[in-house]
Amino acid sequence: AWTKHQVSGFKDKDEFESEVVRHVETTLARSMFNCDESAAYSAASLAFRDRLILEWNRTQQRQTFADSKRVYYLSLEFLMGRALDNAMLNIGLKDVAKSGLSELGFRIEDIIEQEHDAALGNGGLGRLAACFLDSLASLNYPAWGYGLRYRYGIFKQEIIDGYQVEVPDYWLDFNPWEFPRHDVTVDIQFYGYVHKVQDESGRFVSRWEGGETVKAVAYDVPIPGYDTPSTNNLRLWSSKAASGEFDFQKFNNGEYESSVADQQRAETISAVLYPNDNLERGKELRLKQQYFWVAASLYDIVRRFKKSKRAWREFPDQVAIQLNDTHPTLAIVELQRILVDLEGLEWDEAWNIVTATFGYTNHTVLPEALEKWPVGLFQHLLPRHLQIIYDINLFFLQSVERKFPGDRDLLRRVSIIEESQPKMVRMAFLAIVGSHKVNGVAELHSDLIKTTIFKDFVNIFGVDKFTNVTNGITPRRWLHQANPRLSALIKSKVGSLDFLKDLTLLNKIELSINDKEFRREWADIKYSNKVRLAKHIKESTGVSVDPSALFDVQVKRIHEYKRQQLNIFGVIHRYLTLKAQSPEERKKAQPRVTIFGGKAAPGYWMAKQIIHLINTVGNVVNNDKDIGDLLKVVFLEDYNVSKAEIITPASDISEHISTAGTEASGTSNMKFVLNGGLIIGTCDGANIEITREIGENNIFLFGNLAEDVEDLRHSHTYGNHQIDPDLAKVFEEIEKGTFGNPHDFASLISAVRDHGDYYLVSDDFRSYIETHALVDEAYKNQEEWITKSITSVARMGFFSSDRCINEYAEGIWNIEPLKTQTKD
Ligand code: 26Q
Repeated sequence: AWTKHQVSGFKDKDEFESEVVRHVETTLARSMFNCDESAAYSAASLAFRDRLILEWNRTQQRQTFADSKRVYYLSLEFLMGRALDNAMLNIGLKDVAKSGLSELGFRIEDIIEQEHDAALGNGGLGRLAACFLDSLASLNYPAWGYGLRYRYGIFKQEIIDGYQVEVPDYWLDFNPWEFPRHDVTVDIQFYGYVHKVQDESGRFVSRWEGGETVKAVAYDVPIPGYDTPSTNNLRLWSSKAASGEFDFQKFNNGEYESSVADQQRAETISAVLYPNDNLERGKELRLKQQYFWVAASLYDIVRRFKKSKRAWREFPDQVAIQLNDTHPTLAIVELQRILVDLEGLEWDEAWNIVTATFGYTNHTVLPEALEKWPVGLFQHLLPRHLQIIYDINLFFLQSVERKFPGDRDLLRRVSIIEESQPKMVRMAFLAIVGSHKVNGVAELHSDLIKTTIFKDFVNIFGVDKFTNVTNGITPRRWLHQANPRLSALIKSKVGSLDFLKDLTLLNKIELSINDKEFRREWADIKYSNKVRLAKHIKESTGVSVDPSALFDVQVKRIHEYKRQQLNIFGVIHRYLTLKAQSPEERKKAQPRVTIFGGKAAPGYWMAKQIIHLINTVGNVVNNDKDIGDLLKVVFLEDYNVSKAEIITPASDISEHISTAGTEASGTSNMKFVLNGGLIIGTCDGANIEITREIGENNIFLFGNLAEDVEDLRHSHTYGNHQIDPDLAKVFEEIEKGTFGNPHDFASLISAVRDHGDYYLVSDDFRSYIETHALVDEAYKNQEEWITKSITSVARMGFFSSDRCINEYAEGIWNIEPLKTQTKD
């Protein structure tokens, strides 16, 4: 731990208690007499927040003083989950808080439970950003996150009669973790027109004028590092009406309604997170969100740089900006605009600065997820930016022409402007052209982008511009916080909690693989995590499950490429197989609980059908007396970060079964294995690297390979497409009405049978079923299973987001950690 005098705030439980009491009585204006759990949560959080903000201030001072390069992580999503537990653990004061709260009459678990998840993200991409913030702070990197302060995060999912219903997630009623900075604001311009004027030196400059202005207000969220005083900042922008002459006049004229309507229109920009995941749906408001956030963030970054009074060419020595997918690509255009239009730099000088500053991370190869915006929309909303994009494109295409003279089809293919009807701006191409590095998020994925969607750019820019940084997860939240008993057991073998800072130290537990006591405790921890999940299942669905059954989990956004339909068809096949057996035969079957969870984008019809089928199958199977505890099927509603913290440690096996070549990385696969669960998966995304690390005896791989997908799809369309006979029986059963009105599931079936089976459900079905049979057999040998589980955890060191952040820092950002005080 850090020496006491170096850290601010409470040093022991008495001081913590008095801080809690002070907040209850002053900040919350209540008496301790009627302090309930919610007030205790608020006060405890405020006590920690106070402490964090003091460290935050010192960290910022240290960074300013050191004058070192900073990285800015731009992400439209930060899926943070709860903050209190994480803050207590990272600071190392959870025990202090626990005894303090206990003296005040509260159980710390109940207090932690009071917190509403900060759910400003859809899924993998948003949670990755949150893990990165944790690692950046823990490794003492000078880093800021920039995002949007949505009033509504991802919707809350309710399951009503087996269907998903979306409920708004209003989470800001009371949020003790943010500091409004009403003095840090930026005016953001939209619409208007551009005209060219000559400056004093006779040079033509573009002026963007007119239109409307919206105010961005900063809200800061402190990010505590683990076992370090470093506390970084996540700055979220909130939109507000700019109180200019305009509304003043309206107000003065008594046009209150219209004046209030203007205000609401401005506030709409940061009102709601778009709930699409891996699907691009261009709406004007989304583009407005992107520019609003990017312009405010760049203004802030440039303002900070200007204070240093350095020359502009030194900008990339002070600033690295990482683009989390293409959502912030406008930052490239905005920085070029600031440098050329406002600061008077020459185009080329400005462009060199811009490209040296940005890095772009790609998270998908799915064509439907690649962001494009109609040129007309740009022209209307951001007229000057469109001109700059055209110029960027012109100079880029000229350079391509010089390198590959006369290749007109190449120019057409790589143009930032797609010559379609209507014309579109291709954001990924703009991001590549405007960055010095482009990375994918797992090896296979990084190889695929180089050979498919970005192939031409590899020829143009050279292969060194393209790189891989395999994703990672923070072991603080996903091991220590979610699975405290496992963390304590590992500590007893490693000798300290140092593995939370250097996850490769996990390999030490392999030495204890034959230690009986250790193995027994290992199995016992898994069992008690399953008991806890079983309790949650009972409370939330009413279904009783036996914790000694094999828990089989698939939790992630519902998407056809992730193939929850393959899973549920497999479950139906298992059910039909059991039904056909005699009671004697059934006794040999391995009991199983199949657990699903995940949200469907509200407009994604197929995904919603999948949820419905899972629920109707559950209804039938769970109430079938022949089956009993041999098979249970549950759908957990409203899967989110804090539910993941309960579900992840409780799996025996989890499913990562995307069509090969479609899942860029996946990160929950890493979380499950780190918690001692085995996985069944395809050769896709990070599954491949997990296999390399843990060994192929410790993973259940199945299915076709990415390199064969294209040919298989071709044969579906042009050959005669035969459905797997067992899958055909599953379809027959659905069509008989066994699981409710077959009409409801017609399109799920026809996607496979009649429309080319794009996701290869039938091609992989046999191999999937056979591999599940191997899982059943393996599980019956508990000793073998435990050996696999321990070995896998021991070899997961590579997948820490700390390793991942160090790779970005060295290979892309060129930044170094800041020295903090030395330890005692
Ligand atoms: C784009 C335009 C308009 C509206 C929404 C969007 C949008 C929003 C979210 C597009 C994509 C996303 C999210 C993508 C995502 O989560 N991708 C996942 O990223 C993880 C972290 O790298 C990977 O592990 C997953 O494989 C990848 O699917």
